[in-house]
Amino acid sequence: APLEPSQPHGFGKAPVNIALSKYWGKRDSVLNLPMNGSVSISLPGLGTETTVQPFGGQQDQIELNGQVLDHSVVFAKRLSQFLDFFRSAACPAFRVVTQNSVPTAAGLASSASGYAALVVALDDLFGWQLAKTELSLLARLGSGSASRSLFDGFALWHKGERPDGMDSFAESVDSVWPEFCIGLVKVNTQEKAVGSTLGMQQTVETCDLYQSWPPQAQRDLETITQAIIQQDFHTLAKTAEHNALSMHATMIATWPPIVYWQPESIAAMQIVWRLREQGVAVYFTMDAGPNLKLILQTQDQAIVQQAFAEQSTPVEFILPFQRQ
Ligand code: 2P0
Repeated sequence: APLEPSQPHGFGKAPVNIALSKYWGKRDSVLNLPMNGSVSISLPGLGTETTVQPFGGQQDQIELNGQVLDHSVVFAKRLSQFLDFFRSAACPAFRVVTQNSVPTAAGLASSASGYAALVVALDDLFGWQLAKTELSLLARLGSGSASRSLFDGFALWHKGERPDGMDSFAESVDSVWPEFCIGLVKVNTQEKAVGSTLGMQQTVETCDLYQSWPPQAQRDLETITQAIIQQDFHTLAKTAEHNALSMHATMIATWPPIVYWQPESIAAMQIVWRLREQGVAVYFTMDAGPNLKLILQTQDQAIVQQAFAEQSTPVEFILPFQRQ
């Protein structure tokens, strides 16, 4: 296939994000339309960089972290399916070179930064110059949480009402909050967890508790968004922890059960709860994996680090609003 010499390639990068009020469950699994909205914080310095160009071959060539993937790899299949939206006679296949600065599937959503970076790269390649909210809509088609990775800082993904999904995109929640701090607690595990796409589907289908989730998540989303605007740390952090545990309750009450926690996850929760009893304002959230993400303020970094170090658990701190 002929290459377009004036636009040989497009480049995009995007950060990972952590939901403070979570996305769990789809009302449309083709368009990735969520049962409820969600709100997140992006982590600068952790994410994906992607280059995309028209490819002369029959099939896409997808390179992840320096390795060309076989077409049978699930990751490559899913990416090619997404690229189906963007093929044309002039560009029947793509070469995609993608580099993650987070370990793939280590509990930080690389699919979120991955699809967001790819959409930015496609926008660059084709010269669309789309608005961020439009890029967010496109990224959502690749992976729901990717809709939130177009933005630095806080992002709110609107549930939307329309069956075509055109009102289900994320936008930035304006706030510069230098004291806001995330701590990554990595729980070592080799165990292969249930993927989010399948996990959500099983929860929606089999969990009787699930009916209480969408309204709670929608309320939590509003509480947290207000708390972001008012920089009310306690309201934000306690709502986020309660939201995460409520989501995990629906996972556990799914059949077959989905339990992402490891013994080390619970040990880390107990450190957090002990610190709170001692008056330290530290909270946590968890996603579809065993790792904890701590929510705290810079003034408590040292005491939190010390408490985890005593249990031989390192914490990596990230300041979303300070230069890395
Ligand atoms: C979130 N998660 O809000 C929630 C919390 C995991 C737990 O979004 O099927 O990879 O690609 O739309 O976005 C992870 O699910 O799922 C996720 P798909 P996605 O961050």
